[in-house]
Amino acid sequence: MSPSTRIANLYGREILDSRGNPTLAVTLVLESGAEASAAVPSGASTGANEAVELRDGDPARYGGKGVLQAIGRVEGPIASALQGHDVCDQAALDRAMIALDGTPNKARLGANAILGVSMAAARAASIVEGVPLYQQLGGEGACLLPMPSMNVLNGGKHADSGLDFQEFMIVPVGAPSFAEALRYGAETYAAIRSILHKRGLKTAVGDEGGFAPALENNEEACELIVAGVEAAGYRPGQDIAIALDPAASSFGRGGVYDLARAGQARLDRTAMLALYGRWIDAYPIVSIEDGFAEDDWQGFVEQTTAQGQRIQVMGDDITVTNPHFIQEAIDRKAMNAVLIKLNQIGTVTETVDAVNLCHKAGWGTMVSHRSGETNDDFIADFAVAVGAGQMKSGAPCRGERLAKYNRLLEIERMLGKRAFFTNPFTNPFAKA
Ligand code: 2PG
Ligand code: MG
Repeated sequence: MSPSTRIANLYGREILDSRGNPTLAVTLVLESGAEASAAVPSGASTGANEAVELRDGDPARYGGKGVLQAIGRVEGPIASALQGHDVCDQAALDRAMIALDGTPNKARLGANAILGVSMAAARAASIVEGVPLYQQLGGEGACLLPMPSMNVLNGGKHADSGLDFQEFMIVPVGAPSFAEALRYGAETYAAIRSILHKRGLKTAVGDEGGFAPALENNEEACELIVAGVEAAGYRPGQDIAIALDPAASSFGRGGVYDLARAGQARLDRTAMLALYGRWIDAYPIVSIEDGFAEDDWQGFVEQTTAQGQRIQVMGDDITVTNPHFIQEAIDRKAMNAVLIKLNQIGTVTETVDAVNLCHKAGWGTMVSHRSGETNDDFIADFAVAVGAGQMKSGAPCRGERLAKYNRLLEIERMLGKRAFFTNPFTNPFAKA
């Protein structure tokens, strides 16, 4: 091992995320003096089984949300354990941190502390190797740009919009390249803004950059999107489809779903499934993530059986990027795709394992931002590296969302003729 690839030290910093909450940035310094940094995101609608985000709990600072303890873990035990290690051996570094933590959910060191180091190490390795991050993580064959799902209407825990459902996304399935997909999305987003304006509705945005208007009910959001797609000159379904993340754990428990915000009744599992069925018939929906709550495996299984040939049924809170839960989902045939978030599991290596497990089962994967983000664009490279095929990073609005999309534009340019972009919903999730 050359001295230039050995880890000399680690530093943590408390920075603010896109909601103004503290989060962690980590800088890794090599013996050569080269360094790399990474910043960790933070969710609002978190799954109960996600790896633990270490927060100080000191009410005198940031309402208890400070991350000084996590910084202490980075600069103390993690730095001591990793000093002298080869930064290019990502798996060994991640294994060392998992062993040092010793808990099943990274509760001792904190998944935020561990992930910050893991991501900074991947970046440092790419600098040492002199290759872009996507190539460092994915090798020469990494050339698939992800289909973006852009969250143009925000509800649930991400906005006061009156929508129970958290995310209404547009998916430019007919676009020939990532750059064109982003253009389709931005033009549709602008058209939706004009429609809202004309209707006298608010155009202020939610946590993920989507509009947060006071709509009458959840279904009106689908109608609004179709109107926006058409107003922008695109064909609903052929050029631009719809993906939903109801984030049903936020309003459902024990198989009962409370759509109170939009003035609708409480629905049981069967009624929820019927509602999705009606929407799939009426709107060009290609994907539903967390249509049922994290405690409702039966809801997922029933939806996959009933609707899994027509749409992508995707887990997020229920699978939490954890190979253990993903395997359970595979065994139960509970979905056909999984949302992938690095900070749900806490290391780069385990996240790659989660993706590979899905792909081996023939399932789709969508790499995801968190609602609390930074300008770190790691997930863009990560999505290309693992050949995820899909990515969501919010609306084409707000700097922390665009950092990822803009990085994908750069990657597409760097790949040149080797760049590959395709509609993941043609196969095996073909619409009838
Ligand atoms: C989700 C995410 C990201 P959060 O539910 O998929 O959009 O939200 O980061 O708040 O968990
Ligand atoms: Mg989700």
